[in-house]
Amino acid sequence: MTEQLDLSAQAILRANDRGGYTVPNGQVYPFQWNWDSAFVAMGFATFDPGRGWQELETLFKAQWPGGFVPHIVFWQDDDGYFPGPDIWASGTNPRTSGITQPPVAATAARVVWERAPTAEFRTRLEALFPKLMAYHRWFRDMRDPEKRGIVVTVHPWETGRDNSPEWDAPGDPLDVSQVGQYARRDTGHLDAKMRPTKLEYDRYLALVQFGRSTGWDQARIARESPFRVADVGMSMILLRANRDLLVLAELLGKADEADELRAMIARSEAGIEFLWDPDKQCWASRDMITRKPSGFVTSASFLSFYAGLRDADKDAATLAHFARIAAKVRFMVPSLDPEDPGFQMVRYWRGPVWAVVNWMIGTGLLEQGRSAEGERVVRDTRSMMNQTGFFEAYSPIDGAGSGGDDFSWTAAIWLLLAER
Ligand code: 2M8
Repeated sequence: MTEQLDLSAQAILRANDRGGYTVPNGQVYPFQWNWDSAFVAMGFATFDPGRGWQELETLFKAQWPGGFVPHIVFWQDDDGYFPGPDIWASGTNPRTSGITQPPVAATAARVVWERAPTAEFRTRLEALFPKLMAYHRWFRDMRDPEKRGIVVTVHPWETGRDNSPEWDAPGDPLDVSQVGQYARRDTGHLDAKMRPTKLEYDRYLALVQFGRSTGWDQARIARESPFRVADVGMSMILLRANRDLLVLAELLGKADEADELRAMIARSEAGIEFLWDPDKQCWASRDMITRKPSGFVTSASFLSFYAGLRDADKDAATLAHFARIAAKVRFMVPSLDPEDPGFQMVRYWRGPVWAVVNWMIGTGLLEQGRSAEGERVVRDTRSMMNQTGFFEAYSPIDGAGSGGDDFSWTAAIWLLLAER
């Protein structure tokens, strides 16, 4: 059975391969996505490490001169997705979006490297390393205005957790009166109950219009965007990725870069407390304009272990939330606290379980010796896939699939967990 699923997962990655990059799902998402490709690279590394390297190399071919790596790369046209390249109008070749996504790439490079540390792959690692450095410097210089070692996002799509309720209050003041008429494609492929609402899409588009009006001037967007939120997910993921990139810098004998990365890590370790919500006793995103914490316990609240943070009181409070939630759902870890009134078991990032987030949470918990919790996350992730197949996400209540099927990053996580 397990072997059969291994083969199915590999077949999904092969089928979604468009020649050097992998689409998240053939119908709903027909382009290359940034953090999807990082997870896909790790999945490929379990059976074809060369193809894993290629996934990352293709993504970084779309890197902009300032180090920015876009969230979508439009390698070829496809009418099946909205908003496409004409709406983004990046003016680049290849055409891309103008926002980024959680920087999992350096972590992926480390995982792919450690699977097959050969001379041939070392050459490829050496070529990729400066690009990863440039990406991390871009985060330091463009997405952390107060120099706290966190990530301030300017678009919900950047966080990857698109319609998380964390973005509701910061999104309220956005003016959506100028977005005009548009035709969504996602609700043509999938049940609208599983997708963001019209108001959320209006806000996404208003922010695209804003970015485009600046000519995608990232420094200006960082200063003037009407939506500026310190994202707990991206902040934890970047901290983890900085640690992984440091391991690679040391391996390659890059002393100056290693020092630079140590400084970035030290800054985060000192500054990330800004994202601790003392009232809710959880790690939470925070609006940079109103300065208010989101007040939501989401799956991103459990990424502190993955980020390598250690603090006895905060860990205990975080694990208390974990135990409370674990008693309420069959499958951990729901993207939103099931006791929150806004919890919806099939609506995208407002309830469903996402395999990639589970992989990060489980990895962090196991690394830090929290084996009972870590094993619960790994076991639940595997059982959902066993029961339902490789869906985009799953209901934490009954494990039903939500969103697209034959999903690349879900298949990749199966392969990564299969060997545990
Ligand atoms: C979802 O986001 C895209 C926009 O980027 C969409 O809904 O159109 C999110 O789940 C995101 O995290 C993911 O990278 C992307 C592709 O799987 O889909």
